Amino acid sequence: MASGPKTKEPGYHNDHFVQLCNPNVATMNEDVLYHFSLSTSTHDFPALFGDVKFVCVGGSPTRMKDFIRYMAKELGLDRPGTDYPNICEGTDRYAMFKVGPVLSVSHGIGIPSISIMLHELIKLLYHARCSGVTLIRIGTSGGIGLEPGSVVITREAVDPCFKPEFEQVVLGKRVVRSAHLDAQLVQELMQCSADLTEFPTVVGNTMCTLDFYEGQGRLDGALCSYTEEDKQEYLRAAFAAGVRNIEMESTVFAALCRACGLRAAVVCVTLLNRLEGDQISSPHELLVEYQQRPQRLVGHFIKKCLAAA
Ligand code: R2B
Ligand code: URA
Repeated sequence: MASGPKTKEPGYHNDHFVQLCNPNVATMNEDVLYHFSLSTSTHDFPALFGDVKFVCVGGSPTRMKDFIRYMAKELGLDRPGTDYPNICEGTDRYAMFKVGPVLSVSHGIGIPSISIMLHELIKLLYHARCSGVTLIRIGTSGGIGLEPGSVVITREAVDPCFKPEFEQVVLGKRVVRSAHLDAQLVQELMQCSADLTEFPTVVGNTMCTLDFYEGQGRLDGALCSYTEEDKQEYLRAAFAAGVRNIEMESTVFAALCRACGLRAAVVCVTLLNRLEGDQISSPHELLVEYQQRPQRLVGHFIKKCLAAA
């Protein structure tokens, strides 16, 4: 078991070793992180990952590789001809890249996909005896009442009824966990956006849904059981509840990180204003540039943290 203080209550313990909320793992001789194709008996986790301080997660493997290349340049760790191999090369479920203290991991789309990845990621950090780790989801979203390309730093991750909770059925019973995020980290990230002055950034609630189409009130899915007026009413109620963007992973990300005492944040760019439409039809190059915005903000944050350390 990792050394360091034991934590029973959820909370933020940034200088502490990563802890699990599960006593069973400490009793296992081997832990196979199946979806990463990594195992404690075949990989030296402390040697491979012990220096990790920042973990950035995002949906797409390509975007997460681009992010690690960008971070290598920003941190002055880029060497001519260096490639960044996928640490999870034995599987195509998730992709993982590392440079210096930064780990970049893809999580696919939706709560089940990111949830599985996070269980294995948090165990990886625990087996590696990492301490003082910050996790940030960098992603895309649909905005509400914001200019496309705006970046939202999540104050609270909320469910489709605007509650800051994540509900899961465990052994046939509903378990509700808090999806609150670290308020101080939100302020630090907002300050980073102010330092950059490159794109509009707001702090707002992020609504997490189980689906991209009906789940987000779109009119353009294969199925639609409501009118444009119903959709507008729902999105305006969301706006009144402080929601500024919609995506598909934030509540479980917030809940799992919180339960394990990990400092965590969600930073997503908005690809469109959902009050004005449903289709994402901006030119590809513009969408690519939008998707780099959370990377630039978080890259600046990481550099600032490292300079202050
Ligand atoms: C944002 O974009 C994806 C859906 O297109 C999903 O992963 C999310 O949260
Ligand atoms: N991702 C989402 O989940 N919704 C959007 O509208 C855009 C990106």
